[in-house]
Amino acid sequence: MSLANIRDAAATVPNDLESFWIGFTPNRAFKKAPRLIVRAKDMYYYRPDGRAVLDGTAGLWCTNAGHNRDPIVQAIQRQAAELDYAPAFQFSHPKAFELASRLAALAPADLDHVFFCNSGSEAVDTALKIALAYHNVRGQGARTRLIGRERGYHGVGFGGTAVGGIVTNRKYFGALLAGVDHLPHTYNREKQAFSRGEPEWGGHLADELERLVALHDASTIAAVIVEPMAGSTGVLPPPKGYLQRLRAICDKHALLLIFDEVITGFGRLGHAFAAERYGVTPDMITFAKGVTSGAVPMGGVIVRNDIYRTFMQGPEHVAELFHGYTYSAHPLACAAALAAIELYRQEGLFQRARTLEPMWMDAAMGLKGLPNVLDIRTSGITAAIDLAPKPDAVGRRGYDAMEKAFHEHGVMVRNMGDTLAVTPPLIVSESQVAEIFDKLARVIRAVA
Ligand code: PXG
Repeated sequence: MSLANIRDAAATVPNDLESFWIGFTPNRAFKKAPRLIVRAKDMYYYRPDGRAVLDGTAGLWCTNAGHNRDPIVQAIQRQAAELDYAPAFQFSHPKAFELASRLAALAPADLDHVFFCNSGSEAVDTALKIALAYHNVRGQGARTRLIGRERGYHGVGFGGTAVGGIVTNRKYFGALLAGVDHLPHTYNREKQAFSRGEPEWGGHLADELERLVALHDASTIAAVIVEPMAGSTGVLPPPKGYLQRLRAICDKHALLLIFDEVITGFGRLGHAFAAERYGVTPDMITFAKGVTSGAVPMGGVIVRNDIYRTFMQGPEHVAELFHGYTYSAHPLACAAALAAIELYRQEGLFQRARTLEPMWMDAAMGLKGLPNVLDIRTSGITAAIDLAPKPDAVGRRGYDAMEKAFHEHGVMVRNMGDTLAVTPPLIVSESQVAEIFDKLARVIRAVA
């Protein structure tokens, strides 16, 4: 190794891994065999020793346009040189308005107004607060209950944790929010295993919302929040007709319906938003991740015109909503988002995801019959493979598969317990799809 190379390696490979406490990660195991990434381009990550890793996860479901794309990189560089920061309250900057208009145009129907924040978790807590304040402003302040769903993931704020339905994310954190209830999740392996896309069985589970309304009374309920397709819990596409029935029940009782599209937005399911794929218009959409193709943190809430108008009352010198973040609509995030959305448009990446979906589904379903494969689910460019847990160590097989894929096969997949998730950038080629699933087949045999 030349001196320069040694110096580069020293700069990129830390010799003390102790101080950084990594979230949602087994720290001790990670630090024994770290999975470090130092560089990325298009479909690939690169490790400190230069080895490439095929990105089967779009980072964390976010780099939908692929990594380090020139137009996004350049937009961020130009913005940093021109305007680093403008106050998020009382003052603003032009790109915030431009981006809000672009997002309103992408969103369905009259979802026309955008509130910005910096992550999916903030987007969810913002949407829940807007729902509560909306009912308050229109004189129905008794509507304070929030309804989520079992197995739902809505980030890690107290609001999102409370309406979420992932047990490990909730049980350590006390009583969370009061007045929250949950719909049942929609997964039933007996009825749905190996469904291609949205399962036929389960639409009737939306009627459970009527039961909750009967129990609490509509006059106490503010909003219902669901992921149109549940992502983090292991890809649960909505049963056919389910979202339509939820919408109808919400309409009947004047409950706001929030779609958490942090994962499903920006092409993951072949459309700008899943609302379009399923032909159901919610009252609010939360977004994050793909809005900047993961390049700068950003999140937000898109609300229907009627909700925004309801707030636009009272003296004009008084804020209509007492909520916001220092970094709402940060100039770097706005620049990155405008460039990402333009790249999605120019390369037709949402359409591309739609076109690729049948081939993607076939490739994923090709793993059926391998040892321990209990179910495979797909929707858009997402796939989840449930592996049978080891009797004495739940989650071990999934973790080992993720590790082996990375260290031995140069492909990044994610495990949630014993479920493997594959969600690559939307620029993935057909041969890369085949490569991902070929390698996964080898990994699944190796952890049998
Ligand atoms: N809502 C949904 C539907 C999400 O998927 C969030 C909110 C929170 O976003 P932030 O930006 O605060 O993380 C998410 C995040 C996984 C995984 O392994 C998924 C997420 C985050 C990290 C890991 O599936 N989704």
